[in-house]
Amino acid sequence: MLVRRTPACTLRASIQSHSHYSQSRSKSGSRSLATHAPSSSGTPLKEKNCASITPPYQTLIQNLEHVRSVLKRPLTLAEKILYSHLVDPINGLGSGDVGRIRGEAYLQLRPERVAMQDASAQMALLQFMSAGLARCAVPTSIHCDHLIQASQGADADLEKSIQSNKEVFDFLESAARKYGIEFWKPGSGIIHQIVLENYAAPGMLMLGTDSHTPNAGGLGMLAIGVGGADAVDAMTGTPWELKAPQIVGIHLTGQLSGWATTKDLILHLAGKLTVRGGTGRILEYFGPGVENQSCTGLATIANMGAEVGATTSTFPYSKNMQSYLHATGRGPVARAADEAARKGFLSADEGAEYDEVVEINLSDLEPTINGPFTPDLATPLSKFGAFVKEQGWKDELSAGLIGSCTNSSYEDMTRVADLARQAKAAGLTTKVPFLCTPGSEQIRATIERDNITSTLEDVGAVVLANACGPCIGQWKRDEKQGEENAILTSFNRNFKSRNDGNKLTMNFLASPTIVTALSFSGKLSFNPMTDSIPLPSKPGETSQSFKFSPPKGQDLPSSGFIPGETSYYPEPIPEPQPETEVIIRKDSQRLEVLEPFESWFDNGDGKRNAKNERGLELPPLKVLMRVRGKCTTDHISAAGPWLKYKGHLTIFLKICVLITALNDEGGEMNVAFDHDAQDGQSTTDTIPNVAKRFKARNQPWALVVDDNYGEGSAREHAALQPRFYGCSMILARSFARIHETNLKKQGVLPLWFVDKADYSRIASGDVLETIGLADLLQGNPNAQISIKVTTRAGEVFEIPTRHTMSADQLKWLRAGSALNYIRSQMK
Ligand code: MIC
Ligand code: SF4
Repeated sequence: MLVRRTPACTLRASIQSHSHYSQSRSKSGSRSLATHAPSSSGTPLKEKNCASITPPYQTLIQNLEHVRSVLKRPLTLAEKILYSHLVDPINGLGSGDVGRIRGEAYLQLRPERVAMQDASAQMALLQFMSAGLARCAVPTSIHCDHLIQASQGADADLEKSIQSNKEVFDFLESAARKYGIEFWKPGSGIIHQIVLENYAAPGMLMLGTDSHTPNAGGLGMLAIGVGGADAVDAMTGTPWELKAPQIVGIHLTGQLSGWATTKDLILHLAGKLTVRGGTGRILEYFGPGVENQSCTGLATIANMGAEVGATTSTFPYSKNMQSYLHATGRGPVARAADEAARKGFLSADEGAEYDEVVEINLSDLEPTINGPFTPDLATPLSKFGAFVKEQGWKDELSAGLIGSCTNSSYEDMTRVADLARQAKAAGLTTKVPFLCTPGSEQIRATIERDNITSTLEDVGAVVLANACGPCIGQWKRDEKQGEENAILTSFNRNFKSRNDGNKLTMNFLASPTIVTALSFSGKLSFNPMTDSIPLPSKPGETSQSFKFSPPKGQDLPSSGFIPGETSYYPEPIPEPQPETEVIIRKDSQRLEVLEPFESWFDNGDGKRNAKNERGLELPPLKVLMRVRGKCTTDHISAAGPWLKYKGHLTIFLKICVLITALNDEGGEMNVAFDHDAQDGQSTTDTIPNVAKRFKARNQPWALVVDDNYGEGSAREHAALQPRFYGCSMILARSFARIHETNLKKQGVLPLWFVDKADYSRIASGDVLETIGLADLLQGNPNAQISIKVTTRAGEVFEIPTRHTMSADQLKWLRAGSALNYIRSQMK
């Protein structure tokens, strides 16, 4: 059902020309610590050359005019941004029936920019290199953030990580030089924070090889997380395909007050929508409640749209976005956006229709804590103490962690510092380890100059390197291993074993201020809105206690941002240097040139693969395992210590496929059955070992999986790993978007059960045969695929399935992978 939006709150009207930031910035204070930065870095940001980062508004608006002449109806903001980036704005939408576009049509799009982080960039670049082009078709950047450890503190960790990952960083840097990619060195910060500070612009469409790319939506754009192979589409100038998402309108009214922040809004919404609620949908926020939020606060909301599976999130252009652009040296982008907004490009049309509208009154919102082990288990702060008690958990916090790409803005840090000052004045320090990861060098330097860092350190904080660190399992945490314990973080996801490798660590997600307040109390049940912390008293003295006042912050620094250590930054818009040799050592344990996957249907010369007697149907596939319940990409392809092998498929793939997945037959983790065990082999083994056996026997296989399979990250290794071992099909109750596409890109067929109950009818060792795939591959768009199941006991039955393969995606499947297909087209 389509829902008409309430009369537009037209923000364009309220955006007047802006008093420029540089006036206040010229009062820049001096830096308090000089460990990182040369003195020049303390100079406030200058206005940047914005030529390569300003969206081509005129062209986009013209494209939209073509689209309007077909659609003849009011458009949502997300539609405007998407459709104005169509490769063919005149014919790209087919008919003008809204119902037939959203949720159905495949759009061929031209993203304006690509950003990649160090872990996923390795595979993306290896794929890009095999396309043989001299430069990237769109501006592209690489960010060194995921491979940085969190152990002893910023400087030592950075130095160590640079040494231990030297080979990978050298590879990334040399490839960046060769192809004209902006290379952000280790220490520069987390990809999403840097993109928001430097590249994001209202109305832009960009791709990033990380699921939290939507963070840039805080600046009113569409930023979409994808696997490396999708990024390669944009980098090679190949149209990028997206099934037109449905658009959910989130109508914000009222005002946040006291302790409630935008983090609480998204934590609350995650509870409402669940981890699957956003799949195939864009969340478009609108209403009077948007206007008051800071740009970075909106980015927090957009960032965690990934946690509900949303394709991305966006907001109409606002005055705070305009201020943020000026404050980050992008006046020209702000001025161009002001003009585009005046033409109606940067907000929804009056009367635009949403597929669903969710109403949220910000005045009713209270702080919320989500977890453990899933980001959608939301509990309002006032009920959290009772929840902890009910579950029988110790009322004890073992660490508080703030920062990450989700919450490390200047505003977040000033609010946290306000609490730290209050607590310090009462003589308190944090009761538990309190770690802080700034999101970027710019934030690190600015908060250091403004004495925020020293305020946090005074109460016990350890400031880590500007990187993902503990959020991605690079936290070297010796204490609490093997012990159930609770941590509170301002991060965005909290899957099992993610942060410190301990599957018993419960990570609860909350706003940075709630994390900070609870770190002073040390108790999970502490509610800073109502409770006090007892203060130490001497014998005979009356005992006293301390109660926090609601935190106050500032969204932008009065003295402007400073860049910090500028040697971490790339040269803007570098020219490709084709003579550069991309560095991959022959005996490398970290990087390996990619070998193409074999196709079941076509061996590159147009001849059928003789090993597949079933022609254009998949060969008979043995079920390796029926996976129970939540199976995120962290379960399929672990991060943390494994991350360092991401560029070396043969090593990486062998070590960690599905090692935390639960087998539905028996309920054990990392256990699979081998019903064909031979000569002394055990019939049960770890999942990677059984997969290895299947591969050794040339036995192609399938997985049967539960709902939202592949939830979480964009890491394409979660598709590459099973594919490498011979997985050819995954039959799911449902898939998460990015992962489903990643499977298609690597030549694995994802199928959905029509009847979810059929999941339980298939078991390990059963043989599955596709019926109807040949028809589909031969061009019958209406062909359906059913699966003939032959159980181990010999029973035979057929089950219906649903597929989401577009015509292009079928070509990838036939070629064995998207890359094989692209290569075949370049011959
Ligand atoms: C994550 O937050 O899970 C990651 C690590 O940033 C991933 C990317 C990766 O695995 O390389 C993501 O979100 O896509
Ligand atoms: Fe890095 Fe964590 Fe953000 Fe992923 S979610 S980009 S690991 S900080």
